[in-house]
Amino acid sequence: MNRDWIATARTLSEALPFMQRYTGAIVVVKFGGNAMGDDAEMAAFARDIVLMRQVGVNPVVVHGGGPMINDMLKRLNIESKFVRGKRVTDQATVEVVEMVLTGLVNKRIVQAIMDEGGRAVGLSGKDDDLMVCEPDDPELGFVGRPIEMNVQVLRDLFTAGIIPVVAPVATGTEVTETYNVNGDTAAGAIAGALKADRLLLLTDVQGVKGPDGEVVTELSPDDVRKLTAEGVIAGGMIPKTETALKAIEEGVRAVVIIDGRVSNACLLELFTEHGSGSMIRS
Ligand code: X2W
Repeated sequence: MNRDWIATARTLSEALPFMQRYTGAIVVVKFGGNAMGDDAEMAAFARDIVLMRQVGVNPVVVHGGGPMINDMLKRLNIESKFVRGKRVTDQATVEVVEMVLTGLVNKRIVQAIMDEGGRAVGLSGKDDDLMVCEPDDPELGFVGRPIEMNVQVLRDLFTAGIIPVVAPVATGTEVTETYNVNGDTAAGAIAGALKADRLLLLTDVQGVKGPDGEVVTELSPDDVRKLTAEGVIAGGMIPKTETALKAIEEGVRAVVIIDGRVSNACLLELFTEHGSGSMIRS
């Protein structure tokens, strides 16, 4: 007998308790623009999501697309800058953000999931008023902070066996308003409103590093606060850990910051004992 097949059968058998644990669980996956990669990597991500659904998990994909927005703004000669990790978004910029995120990026992910035999529907925070925002900070223009979530549409899609793919663009309380929402913030708000079992933040670093530079595999919210006060958690990791703390406060059971460039990162996290990256939970 081919050894690879024996190993495959054993892997499947070992995954059984994990699959049982996650049956019916809601897992929100934030798929950042930097984690997306080429078509083969996109297909591999989509396959993991379809497998989750196949074994009874309810996955929700919330995507970013910062690098793709940058490319399009450059082609249109629109200048763009970031303040505290968020894009300063004027009227011209918010139009490009909406086109790129709800158009190009959202449909690429939907298509990749369909190609792997899943069923996916793409939507933004505007659809069914999923995410209603107010201005985050006057300095940032049309950057939104979620103030009201209506997640019934996501539950309806779960019931129908459909994987929701959400672009972080939202509506405001005034008609015709459009807000650009940081992808991590949107994923955290959706996970919080769903009281998800897991929020997986897929990024391009291995996880949260401790004082010795090694990735810390398990942290409590207090550990996160301590490492942040000490300056060990810094830079681009801060919005992620802040999202994690807020999501946990809202009832998410655990948040995992993982390297989306690792093959089968989501499966490794959910269905094996190894896990990967850093898990934050109370
Ligand atoms: C982000 C939305 C996309 C995003 C932006 O305009 O780039 C804000 O900064 P990544 O790939 O996850 O970084 N919005 C307000 O978050 O993309």
